[in-house]
Amino acid sequence: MNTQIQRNYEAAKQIYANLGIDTEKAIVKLKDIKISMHCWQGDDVRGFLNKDQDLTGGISVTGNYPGAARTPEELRQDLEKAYSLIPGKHKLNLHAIYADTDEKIDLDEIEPRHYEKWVQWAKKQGLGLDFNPTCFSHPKSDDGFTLSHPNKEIRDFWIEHCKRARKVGEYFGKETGQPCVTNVWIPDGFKDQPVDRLGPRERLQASLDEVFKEEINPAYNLDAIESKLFGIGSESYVVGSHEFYMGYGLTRNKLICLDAGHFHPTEVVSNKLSALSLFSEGMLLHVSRPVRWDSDHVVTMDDETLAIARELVVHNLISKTHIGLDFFDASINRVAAWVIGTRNMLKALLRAMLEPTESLKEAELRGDYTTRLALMEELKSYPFGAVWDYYCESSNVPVREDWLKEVKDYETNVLLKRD
Ligand code: RNT
Ligand code: ZN
Repeated sequence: MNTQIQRNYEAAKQIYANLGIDTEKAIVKLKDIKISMHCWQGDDVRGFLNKDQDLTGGISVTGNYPGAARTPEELRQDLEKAYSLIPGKHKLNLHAIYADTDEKIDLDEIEPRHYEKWVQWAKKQGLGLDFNPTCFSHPKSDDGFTLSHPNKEIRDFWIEHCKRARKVGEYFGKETGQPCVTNVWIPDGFKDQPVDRLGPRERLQASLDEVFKEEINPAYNLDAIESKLFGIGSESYVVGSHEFYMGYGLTRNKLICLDAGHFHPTEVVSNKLSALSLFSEGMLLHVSRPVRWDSDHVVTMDDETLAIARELVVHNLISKTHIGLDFFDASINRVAAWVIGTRNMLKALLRAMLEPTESLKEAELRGDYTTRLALMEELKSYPFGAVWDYYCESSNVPVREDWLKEVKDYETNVLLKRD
């Protein structure tokens, strides 16, 4: 252990102890939390099944930074680099289009064996796996509708795809020994004012009931559903809105996925967690950073990320919340994007664990809002960074910005040789 880091930590430990906070306990707690890192930051949501398809579904990646992964092997290599720079053991979130197979298959033909290599790799790396059916970037979603499509044949295609995705999830859970969260997000919606807002929602409800008909052991697979307010090309109406999926998830015991970029610009998911926790089976988070729209910028330690982490920690919601990330930036080094976003999520959680919640709560209950504000503001300059550095050092990952040099070397030696 670097003595400077150790000394800084010991000093910080004492400062927090004066507030009644045990930094050792915080570190133990943080070690236990798994972040589901999304594979799609590594190749701009391209995948390997239909490589020639443009990204559709009203989401968009901008930037042309060199070095995007072109094969499953390259993607795994990049992921290994990223995980080696992040403390803790985590999960990988795969999309169906990332199947690793030489077979020419369509989305309604996916089977667990098409993901076998991912499983072998994940086991070797000690990673959990999550999954998503890919209901976009496909000719059958080109008119903007999938599970709620007016044409039954097209609906059935997507139903079959989602059913099979759950079987892949079950397989992941069995193989890795930890539940796989399989999250359904569909882009369905209208650019302009619809005449019928109900019909598509009725169809989506019926399709989902069909998708979820088969009971799957929750020890292996957990179903989640992700809402959205608007997308590019679905500005006026999205079938799977928040209210739709709240109702659906609460009546069908599904995890409700909240993506930080899927609400009105001043509406925050941090304020929804406590409310949802009272009624729902559990939550899945897509921590993201919307800049003016659902832009999926790399997660920073901004107010909302800190607020989300705080809600999870101080209300003990970690056990019923699955933390996933969802961003895709092609204008910077993609490995760095993963490292920055994931380390930020962990930092936000650690900072929340170093809060004297009980005394803050007491002040609030007494009506002493002066103390509440004063303490919350002073806490912002407490030496949380010294605890974070110590955690990184003791987890054998680079401290502070030291990871950047490794990413730069990797860029020179690996990424830049790809083009
Ligand atoms: C889209 C949703 C969804 C996707 C991924 C790729 O708005 O956020 O989660 O980003 O499935
Ligand atoms: Zn999302």
